[in-house]
Amino acid sequence: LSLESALRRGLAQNELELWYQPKVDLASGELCGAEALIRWRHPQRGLVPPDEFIPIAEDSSLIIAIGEWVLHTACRQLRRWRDADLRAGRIAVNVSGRQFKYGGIVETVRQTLQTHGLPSECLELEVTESVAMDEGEAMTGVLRQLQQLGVYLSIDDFGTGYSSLSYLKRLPVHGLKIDRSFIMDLHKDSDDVAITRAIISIAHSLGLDLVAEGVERPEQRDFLVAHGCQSGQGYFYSRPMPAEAFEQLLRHRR
Ligand code: G
Ligand code: G
Ligand code: NA
Ligand code: MN
Repeated sequence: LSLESALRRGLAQNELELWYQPKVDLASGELCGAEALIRWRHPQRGLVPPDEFIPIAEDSSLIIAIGEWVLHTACRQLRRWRDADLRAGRIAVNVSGRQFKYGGIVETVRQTLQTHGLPSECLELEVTESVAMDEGEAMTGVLRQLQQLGVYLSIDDFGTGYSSLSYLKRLPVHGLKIDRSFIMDLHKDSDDVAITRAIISIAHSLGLDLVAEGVERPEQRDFLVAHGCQSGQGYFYSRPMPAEAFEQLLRHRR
């Protein structure tokens, strides 16, 4: 069985799971939302991380079906938390390039929010810098429709692609996620300090929100707070966790 057909079967047999990693306000440490991250609970291989199967799904139309499953699952989960008076904040899902190109993403998002009776502001879509920049004008159009729908849009892995700043300025997005490769050695690498300061400054100039990825140490948080990066996520706060564990965290908060 090829990995692709195993994955197709896995999707049909409910082997996919969404885990959640908290996003926090760095200055206060308060939870402000979470990123949903997919996992595959394979009957023989155990828990398979997304790096091992998302690229395969992206080579076929399977990523469209998986992407729809992710959106539906995240929205259904958020609906349940809201019904239980648990304030989860905004939930972010990752969206692949092919979903934008062929997936009818705007209609899927509209339908999914409607099905679960959710306001669009509680959903965030993360699209990588390379995808956002690659697709040119077609991409801008889709992002604009999503913006009109009211969902929150952010550029993932920012700093790893090759953004034209004039194009970035015209992209209808709300925020940037600073790639974790720059945050990793922030406490000891002066190049990473310079790059991170430059990204923060670009975001401030363009009026974009910021999230730092991969915050693992208090020194990194302190640097980010001192330089005006509002939010972050990373092992310093929490690893990604199953929905039940994230729900416990919501229950025990305050
Ligand atoms: O959770 P982890 O750090 O192992 O994720 C690794 C990569 O997999 C990240 O780049 C992340 O963006 C990607 N990924 C995780 N969940 C999803 C998903 O639901 N859809 C897509 N397209 N990518 C995902
Ligand atoms: O590519 P994307 O940014 O979507 O991926 C998020 C990935 O980063 C997830 O696989 C998540 O497990 C991982 N991650 C989140 N926080 C940290 C961290 O503090 N350190 C490291 N090394 N990885 C992290
Ligand atoms: Na992401
Ligand atoms: Mn990222």
